[in-house]
Amino acid sequence: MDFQSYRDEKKKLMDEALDKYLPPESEPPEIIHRAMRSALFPGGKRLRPMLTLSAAEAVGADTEKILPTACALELIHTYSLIHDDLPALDNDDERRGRPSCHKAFGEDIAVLAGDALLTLAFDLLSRNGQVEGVKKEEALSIIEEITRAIGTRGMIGGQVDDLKLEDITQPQLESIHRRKTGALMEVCLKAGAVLGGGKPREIEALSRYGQSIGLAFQIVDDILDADDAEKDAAGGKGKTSYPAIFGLEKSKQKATELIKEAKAQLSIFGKKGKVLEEIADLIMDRGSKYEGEVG
Ligand code: GRG
Repeated sequence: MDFQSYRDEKKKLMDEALDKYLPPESEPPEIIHRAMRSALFPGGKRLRPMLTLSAAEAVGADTEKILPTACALELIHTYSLIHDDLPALDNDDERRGRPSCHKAFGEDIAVLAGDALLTLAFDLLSRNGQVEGVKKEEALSIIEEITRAIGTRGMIGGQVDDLKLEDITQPQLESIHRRKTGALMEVCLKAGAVLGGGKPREIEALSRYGQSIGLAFQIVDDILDADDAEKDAAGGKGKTSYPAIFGLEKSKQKATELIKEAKAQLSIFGKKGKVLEEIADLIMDRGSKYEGEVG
């Protein structure tokens, strides 16, 4: 199967599962369920859950038992986007080519829709121990890892520093990127590897791959936003960026190196690492290869 067909197949699988896990729009209070569904569907690239499924496949597991975790990670990602778009944070009117959640449903409901997606994610994760083929202690360890990755030592901490730190230095910027964007991606890989029954060295390799693509993803995102870099460096929201500190060429070089490092981690998986290799290339090539996709 070629990579595009693989992605289409996985997206369909995840969308069907997400649809099953989410309360129907007709269930009261309707407005919150409509807001949650509108933020999730049609969705973006589904990159994070795809990483989870691909990591599980790289260690030789089938994806069925990993699906609830993969969906939980997409719910967490979507919550972070809804909250990040709020006027108090990034103040974005659009998301995935449509009005952002607060624009469509109001700020009050957007805050609550983000909260509700996060809560539902942990509902799914807490029921993971009952999924056939998932060991209870592994399910618990993944809840712990995800909680850390998205808490104040991970995603939220990175976001706070991005908002509040002044005169950001290069190491601070890297640390912000690693926590704000990288930590969630890394744990997506780790979750797939652990629940898929990976060996310690496989879990380690996939975590390292996750760290590298996570940082590369955010640098590429900065590069795509380079038009705004001057505005950011001048003190706008979102503060500074890789191009603002290093310039475009050096930023591209850094992202290229990180993708190379990520791919080097895949050698132990042989052919089973091929999809993750393609995902790493997609991250580097986001601007062109994702053309025409929402998100
Ligand atoms: C508000 C709790 C909280 C956290 C905010 C990750 C984050 C922290 C905010 C997201 C802000 C943002 C747009 C960062 C740029 C990188 C990024 C996460 C882009 C969106 O990810 P894609 O491109 O989105 O994978 P799709 O739409 O494809 O799912």
